[in-house]
Amino acid sequence: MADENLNLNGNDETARPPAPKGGQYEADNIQVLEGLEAVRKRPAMYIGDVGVRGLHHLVYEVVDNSIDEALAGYCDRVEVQIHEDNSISVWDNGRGIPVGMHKKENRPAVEVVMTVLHAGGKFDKDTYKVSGGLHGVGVSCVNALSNKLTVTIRREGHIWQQTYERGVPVTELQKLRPMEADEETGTHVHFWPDDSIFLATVYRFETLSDRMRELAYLNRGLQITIEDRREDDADLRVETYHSEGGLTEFVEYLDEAREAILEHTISVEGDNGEMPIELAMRYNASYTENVLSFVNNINTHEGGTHISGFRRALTRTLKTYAEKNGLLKNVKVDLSGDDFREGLTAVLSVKVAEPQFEGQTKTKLGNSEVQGAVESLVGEKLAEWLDDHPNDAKRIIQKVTLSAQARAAARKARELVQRKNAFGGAGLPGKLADCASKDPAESEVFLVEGDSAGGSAKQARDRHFQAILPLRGKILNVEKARLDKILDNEEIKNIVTALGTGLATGVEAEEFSTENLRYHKIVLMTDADVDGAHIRTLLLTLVYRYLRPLIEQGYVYIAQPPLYRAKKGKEEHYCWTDAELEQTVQAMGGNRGVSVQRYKGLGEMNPEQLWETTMDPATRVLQIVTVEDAAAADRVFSTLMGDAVEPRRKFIERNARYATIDT
Ligand code: 0RA
Repeated sequence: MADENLNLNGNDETARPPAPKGGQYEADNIQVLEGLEAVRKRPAMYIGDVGVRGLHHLVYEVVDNSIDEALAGYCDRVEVQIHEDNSISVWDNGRGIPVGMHKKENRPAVEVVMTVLHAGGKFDKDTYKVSGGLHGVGVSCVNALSNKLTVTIRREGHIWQQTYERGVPVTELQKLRPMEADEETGTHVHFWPDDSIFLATVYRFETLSDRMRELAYLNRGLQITIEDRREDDADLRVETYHSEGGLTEFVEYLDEAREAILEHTISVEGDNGEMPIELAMRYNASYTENVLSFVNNINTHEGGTHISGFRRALTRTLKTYAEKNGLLKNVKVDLSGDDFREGLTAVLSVKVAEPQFEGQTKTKLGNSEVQGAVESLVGEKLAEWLDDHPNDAKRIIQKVTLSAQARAAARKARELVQRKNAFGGAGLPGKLADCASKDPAESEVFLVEGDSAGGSAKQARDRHFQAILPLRGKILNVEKARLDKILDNEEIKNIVTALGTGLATGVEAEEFSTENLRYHKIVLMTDADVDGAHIRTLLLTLVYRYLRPLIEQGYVYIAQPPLYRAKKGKEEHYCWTDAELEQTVQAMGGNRGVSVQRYKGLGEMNPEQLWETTMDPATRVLQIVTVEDAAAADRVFSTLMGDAVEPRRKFIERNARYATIDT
């Protein structure tokens, strides 16, 4: 998959048209590469998948084109609308896609842009374009995967329009009326995703708006509006995002629910030889590190050379400052790199002309030249900042040395634990009912709330490939605990030992690894009530903070036990939502004679019911846990699990109306 994508990008240098003169873009400067049948034949290869994720990627792909216009300095507003029929339109006030004749193709340039793979102009080195969707495939892919797409352009004094179906033009490029004097130039793309290709066709407002918020922070000055016009929503939702502060405001937003320990947010900006680098960072009173990084607006979940450059600069510069100013005189423990990142929230954004993405999920930057560029810029600017802000500098060093001392204590605690053979070695937790299979690819483990539900699950399971680990009561909230306490917690030890991965604590000697992961499906199974939701959040917090690669690699799932059972004589149906229950009862002949049972907990189901509804791979529905948007996830966890009360109250209030989905 990756290779074919690379081939498409790595087109023949000699085929490149001459560079545009004086920045003037000519219609025939657009490279013609390939038809779109390939995209429809294997859509997942181009947009990742044909599920919810791929559906949303279509929007990002179109928005990216508008952002390119903004980065080039020609556009400052973008508007996204979700229409009633789940179609999407994206409008921008850029220059408009060129409408002139493309010489080689003998048709309008916009038609070439919309129907030829990679003809966006992005792959012409001389046109400075750095934004790009996860796969950077361009708007023609969106066209190919849409039942219908209409592009409307305001440019050269007129309104132009063309319509396509499944990527094929069904009209000529039409020249509509002249533009009014006060009308802005720009591009408007309206598309209807192809429901014969996508498994999911309903857009989620929060998913899109989280990404638009992030894009507004990453591209300061740009105003992005998102509007939901679907009727079934209680009220019309509109959000407008616009940030003049950029990354500085981004980290402040991320840390809203955390207690700051510095007076100022640190911000670094520079253009280290053609490569724009931006960083904002602050420290809070928590023990977690929350560093987000972006390359060309794409979240690099797996880090890469820009992140290693940043880390090296941070460690080196802070250490040098502390030594130079005699702040380590009474410190008896060694400082490790992790100590410099305890309680750190940072966003690093770089723009790279030809990014190389590596790693499991292709979100790791590989370009080696970036490391040195980031390291030297951050090192230099951070050193200046520390000299200018001695009070904040002292607070950072205090935080770092406290972390180092706690880490030393944790190490001792862990050594004790290891001696008792709880983590390493062969000893599996006594409470684990393991499966017979030793093949992780087919094995599943259910983390089950409570001993009694655990008992039902043990009877219900297929012991060949399903293991059960019952958890007693509430597990520790890792958001508020330091490593030594986490390592000392019985339930956490059981989970980690059962999984076989170790904890991603950041201590080099005890690296997390999926090599010995014993199950490729880790299923969180909690009650469908408030307590269950709380325990699930605690478990997700643990996984997100200390076992995150498991989420990123798609190993973590949430079981979906039904909420109701409707029964009439021998006929019975399970229902997962109120709406479904209503429909089912109607279909069974109305209320009369139908008895409805509401399951408050897993324990109320007998083993057969539990198997049939929740555990049997043939009939169950598992929800996969993803980190589509790390910034949004971090905010949820720090808000729900952190110290500050007010943001939590607000969050719960805001989300109360979705409670039926969430709990
Ligand atoms: C190719 C060339 C130029 C602009 C664009 C494409 C363009 C594409 C999209 C897609 C959405 N909004 C867009 N805005 C612009 C350069 C045009 C020139 O030189 O005038």
